[in-house]
Order: sequence, then C-alpha cells, then structure tokens
Amino acid sequence: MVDVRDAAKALAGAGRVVVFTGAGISAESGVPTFRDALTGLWERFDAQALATPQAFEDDPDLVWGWYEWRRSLALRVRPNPGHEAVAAIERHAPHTVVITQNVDDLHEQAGSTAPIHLHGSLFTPRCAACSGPAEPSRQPEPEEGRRLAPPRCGHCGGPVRPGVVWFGEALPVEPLESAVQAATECDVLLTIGTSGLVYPAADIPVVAARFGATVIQVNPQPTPLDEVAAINLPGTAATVLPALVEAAWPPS
Ligand code: BV8
Ligand code: ZN
Repeated sequence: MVDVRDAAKALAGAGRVVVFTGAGISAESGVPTFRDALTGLWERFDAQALATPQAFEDDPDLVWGWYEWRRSLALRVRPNPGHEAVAAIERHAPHTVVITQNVDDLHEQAGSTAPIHLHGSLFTPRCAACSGPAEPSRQPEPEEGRRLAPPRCGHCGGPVRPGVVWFGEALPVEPLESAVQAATECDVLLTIGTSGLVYPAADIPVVAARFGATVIQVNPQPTPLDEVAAINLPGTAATVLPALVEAAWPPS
C-alpha cells in the first residue's frame, strides 16, 4: 500500500483545498479514459478527433451517437470509493473546491456539492445554432452503440449538440475563472487521475504550485505533473483516496 502519511498531514492541516480530477477517477466505475481505445462503432476512431466541431459537422449522427452512448453509460455506472472519498474531503474540509475535466456526473452522485465542470457535461445538451437549452434524453443506448441523428431544437429547428467543450473550442469563462481563482488561493491541491496533457485545464495544478500550494498527485502512471507534485502517490483513486482520508481524519 502507498505511504499516505505525509499527504494526510498536509491535507489535515490545510485551510483551503482544491481537488482536481480527470478520467482516471471514473475508470474504476467502468467509464473508459481518453487513453483507453474506443470500442464498438467507434473503435476505429480517436476520442480526441471525435470530440471536435469538425467531426460533428462531417458526421453528426456518428458523434451524437457516441455522446448518447457515453450519457447512457454514465447513467448505468455508480461512483466508486474514489468519488466518495472526494465528497468526504469536502465534509471534513469545508473550504474545498472540486474541479473536474470529466463530463460524467459521478462526483454529484457521490455527494459532491458543486463541482466545477471545466469541459461541460453529458447532461446539458444545447442547440448548435441558437445555444438554446435542450432536454437530455433518459433513454438507454445499445451496448455496442449506434449512429443517432441529433434531435432538432424546439426553438429554431437547428441540430442539438452535446453540452461539452470540444477541442479547439474555448472553455466557458466563469468556470475557468473560478477554477484558477481557487488554485491561486488553496494550501493543498490534490490532482487525481489526469494525464495533465489537455490545456488550459492542465495549468491548474501548475498555478496552484506557483502560488505556494502543496500539490499531491494520485495516479498509477507517471505524468508531466510528477515534477509539479510535492508528493506523488502511485496508485488508483479508489484504493489510495479512502486510505488518505482515513489517515487525515482518523475515525474517532
Ligand atoms: C482551446 C470534453 C482555444 C469533451 C475535453 C497548449 C499546448 C498544447 C495544446 C494546446 C494548448 N492550448 C490549447 C491546446 C489545444 C487543446 C489541447 O490541450 N490539446 C492537447 C491534446 C495537446 N486544447 C483545446 O482545444 C481546448 N480549447 O484551447 O481553445 C481557444 C481559445 C479561444 C477561442 C477559441 C479557441 C479545449 C480542451 C477541452 C477538450 N474537451 N473533454 C469530451 O469529453 O468528449 S478534453 C478531455 O480529454 C477530458 O475532459 C480531459 O480533459 C482530457 C483527457 O484527459 P484526462 O482526463 O487526464 O484523461 P486521460 O485519459 O488522458 O488520462 C487518464 C489518466 O488517469 C492517466 O494518467 C492514467 O494513468 C490515470 N488513471 C487510469 N486509471 C486510474 C488512473 N488514475 C487513478 N485511478 C485509476 N483507477
Ligand atoms: Zn436553436
């Protein structure tokens, strides 16, 4: 088991905490990461190529079908002990801000109050033409996935698109500003399950370190954030995080 004592000491002593997460925290719930090869209808595609305005323009049914498959999967899976530990940190350390790159709602399902979604959500579709909100479907999608024509906007008839940030698109201003603000003010930043390769999100742990925070990384693999982190915990979210919380706040 990874030695979490130093990390637990830093966490228990922190006034302000930021928890920054990527796809790795949802891996043990059964949600593929962006590093994992795609399956089914999309196996011959690269996630980074599909998650673009160009791909949606070229083949809207393929891309809409992919996001509906991911939404349906997110509805089927459950938060894991990693997500639950993050919610526990919020209870023990009231000045905690959760910032995620994930578009699933597993942090919310685990009890996290208001995680900042830097890259949007699978549950907030909108019109690609007038940006009017659209109702997310609750229908299950077939396991192997399918092409699916995007619904039409009830207001202008335009195609509905996923409420996520695609590569080449600017991040929504307010969430990004709140995330950067929290990073400049925190004493400890926990970065969990991210490869730290996608910008500007990957700058968040760097900003925190630059403003004097202790950065703690939880990841079974090395990443470019190894250099930024004062403490590296080489393990999985669902195994390391519960141990870290128990060491930081031993049950009385
Ligand atoms: C923009 C939503 C400009 C959609 C996503 C600077 C340098 C280089 C390139 C750029 C740069 N600035 C901008 C760019 C371009 C680009 C970018 O960063 N490209 C990279 C790839 C080189 N950035 C953009 O395009 C951004 N927009 O720059 O706009 C602009 C400005 C003004 C006006 C117009 C335009 C937009 C980026 C957001 C794209 N959308 N998601 C969707 O989900 O479909 S990004 C998406 O990929 C995720 O949200 C996430 O951010 C990223 C995947 O990364 P991770 O979450 O880290 O996951 P990954 O699979 O990579 O790694 C998993 C990790 O977990 C691994 O390390 C693994 O070891 C670990 N792990 C595995 N199992 C476990 C585990 N850890 C713990 N426990 C486990 N069990
Ligand atoms: Zn519209």
